Amino acid sequence: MAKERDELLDKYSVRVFKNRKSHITQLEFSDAPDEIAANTRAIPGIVTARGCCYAGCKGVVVGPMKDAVVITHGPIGCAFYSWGTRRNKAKSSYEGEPNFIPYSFCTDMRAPDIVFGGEKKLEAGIDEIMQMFSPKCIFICSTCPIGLIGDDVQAVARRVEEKYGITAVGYSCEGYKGVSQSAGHHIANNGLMRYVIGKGEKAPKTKYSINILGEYNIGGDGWEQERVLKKIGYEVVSVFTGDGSYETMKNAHLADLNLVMCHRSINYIAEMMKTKYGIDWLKVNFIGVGATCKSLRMMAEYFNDPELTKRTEEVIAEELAEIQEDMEYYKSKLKGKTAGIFVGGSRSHHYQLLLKDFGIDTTIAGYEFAHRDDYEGREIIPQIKADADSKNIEEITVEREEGYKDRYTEEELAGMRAAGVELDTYGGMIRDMKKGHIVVDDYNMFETDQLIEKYKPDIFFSGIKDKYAIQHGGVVSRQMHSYDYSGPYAGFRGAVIFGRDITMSLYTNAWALVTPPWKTAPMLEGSLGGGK
Ligand code: CFM
Ligand code: HCA
Repeated sequence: MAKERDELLDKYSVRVFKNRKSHITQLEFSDAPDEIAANTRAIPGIVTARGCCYAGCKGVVVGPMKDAVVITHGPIGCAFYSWGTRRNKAKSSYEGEPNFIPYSFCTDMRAPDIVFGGEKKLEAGIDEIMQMFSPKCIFICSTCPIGLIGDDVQAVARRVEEKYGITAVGYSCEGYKGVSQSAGHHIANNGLMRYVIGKGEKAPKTKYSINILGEYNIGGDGWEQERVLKKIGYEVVSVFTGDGSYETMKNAHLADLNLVMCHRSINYIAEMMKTKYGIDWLKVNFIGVGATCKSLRMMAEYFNDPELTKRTEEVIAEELAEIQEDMEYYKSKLKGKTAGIFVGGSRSHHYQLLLKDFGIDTTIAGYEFAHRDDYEGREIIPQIKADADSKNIEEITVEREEGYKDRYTEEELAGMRAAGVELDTYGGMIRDMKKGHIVVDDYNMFETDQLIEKYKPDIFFSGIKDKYAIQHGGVVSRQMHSYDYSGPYAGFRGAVIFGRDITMSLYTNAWALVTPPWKTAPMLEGSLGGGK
């Protein structure tokens, strides 16, 4: 099988070939586990799909918190491009709750600020923000030049906290840190753990309370999950961070259980909260009907209360009855198709389960910036060697806070794990795939083209930059980051919307029906260098 993979890459130079072949695996499931290289530097010039550390911190993790002001400290470009480009939806949940999501705050650093330093300008900007909006929490997110000129954003944050009695977090999340968005996730997690979680005292009112970690409410996904969870009777203390707020997140340590949706972007907080507050985390996936039912049942098993289990089964039955007819119709249209999917760091796994609900097999799956544990499972972590880039990102250690106890003993947890409850662990994407399927890390356009040509998937899920090239090549492509402005795709109702959207796309594949004019007649005529 490695031969097939090597043929795909034979246009690369020897060095590039050697590097890229370690990031592409055709799954064998033989005695030796399938491995893949990940979280290393992209090859310069290869046109990676990855973004930067600032994108991971500002755009992904802290950006969606509606009642916090997120300031981009740097030139205007980074603020402008990260203004509303990710589809994390938010609305005020009560009269007067602040929602700063539509705004873009930036220090607009110009040449003199770069030369003489930008701390004063940042502080003046914050004074202005306090006068106009008086938020309870401010995040300062640094872009590349800030680290180069040495502005001390942490010191500014401390001064602001003292002056205004608010929470302020200074993030050194300069774009060049680490190798991708992933570094920014880690930095953002550290700041939330240090300065936000644990600050509140509002205890949950009901018996079963949870936080949802790694759910960013893209296209309203988080709202669909909350609808179902509340119907069962769970109290959602906070969501990290889609439609989330400082006001709720500061009480997160008082919840009973952490659910982890996107493992890649938030596993640090899940682990630290387990150590500090004894809160277990459960890897869930609310993308896909089967996956949603499984996640809800694991939650009920964790709480181990017959009343809750009964209510869970009632809600599942009700929800399934509501969508059954539509699901069957779309399945009849989609069954037997194949898919490829290249997204950031967790959707390429989650969406395979939703596609399976419709009888679609995912033959090619790739991540931009996932780590080996997202592919191979968390048991691989001790084997991962830290390189210079990962050592650059601070690893914070926390200790058990006084007064907080583990919810279950280690033996009880082991028993639940043995019964299939995915507690404090994640099995990774590869386990849900089949022999012969292709897994790619840090994919690029050239490889995407090669793979599509060879394996001919009926539909390819991708991002902004790659979507149109794929589509113009005649292969149906859906944007998996913003859902092409549709959604939600999560939970029960989301599955139907997803089925409808991809059925529409597959049955109106306009680009496959047109012949480009240059295929039938020459577009240019002339002579070169005096010849014909
Ligand atoms: Fe997690 Fe995300 Fe993703 Fe991600 Fe992203 Fe995103 Fe994504 Mo775009 S947090 S890893 S950094 S699920 S923004 S909501 S769609 S690449 S697969
Ligand atoms: C990011 C955000 C992004 C970009 C999507 C894309 C998103 O990584 O900075 O480039 O297609 O989901 O908006 O992943």
